[in-house]
Amino acid sequence: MISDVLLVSRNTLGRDIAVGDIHGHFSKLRAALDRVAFDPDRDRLFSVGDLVDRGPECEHALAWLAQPWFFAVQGNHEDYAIRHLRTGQVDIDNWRTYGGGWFLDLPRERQRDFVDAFAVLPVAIEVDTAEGKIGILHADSPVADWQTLSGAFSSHRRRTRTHAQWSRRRLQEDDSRAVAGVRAIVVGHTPVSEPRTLGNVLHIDTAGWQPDGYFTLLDLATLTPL
Ligand SMILES: [Mn+2]
Repeated sequence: MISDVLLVSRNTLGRDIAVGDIHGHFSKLRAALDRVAFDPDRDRLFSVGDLVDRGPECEHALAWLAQPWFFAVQGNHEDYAIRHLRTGQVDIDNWRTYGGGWFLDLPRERQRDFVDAFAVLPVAIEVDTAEGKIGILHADSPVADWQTLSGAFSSHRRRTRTHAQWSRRRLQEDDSRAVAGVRAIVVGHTPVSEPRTLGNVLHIDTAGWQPDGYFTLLDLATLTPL
């Protein structure tokens, strides 16, 4: 059984950096990492999910996921792929509109390679830092207290996953209440023109996957962009 929550111990060697939705723009991400002299021997990169769909390099996701310095949670676009293959219960026309065509047009065996890699991704990551624990989720926190997260996955798994991967409520309602029990939570999913903090929830999807957007690389020690 794959756990929905992955605990990652402190990086004593280098930096921990978070990035928003990638959506198949791995070359652009690589260029952003080069600008901050990302060192794969010491630094680690945490993705808020949505590695694929929309962009031209979706198939690169497998190579990135195989790197020991790359961590990712499952976004709603990974969820589309998993549900499509496993249940067939995905609105295909809707997904194609949001960039899923590259996947839908792959041979079944190749689709399975991606789903195998996506299905083992956690929905939440908890990273320990010198300043406290940081949560990584795709869309929003499904709990008001981070300490209750594992319990929420156990007792209401479907609802908890759906909220974590799809919700835009916090931004829509401009809700600045902090999530207890955690230093900060980093999310993507809803594009923002610049990083936006509500309470202790940091929205960092500055649409690096769009021509006029950019990748925000957030230092998890300082909680500021590099
Ligand atoms: Mn998303």
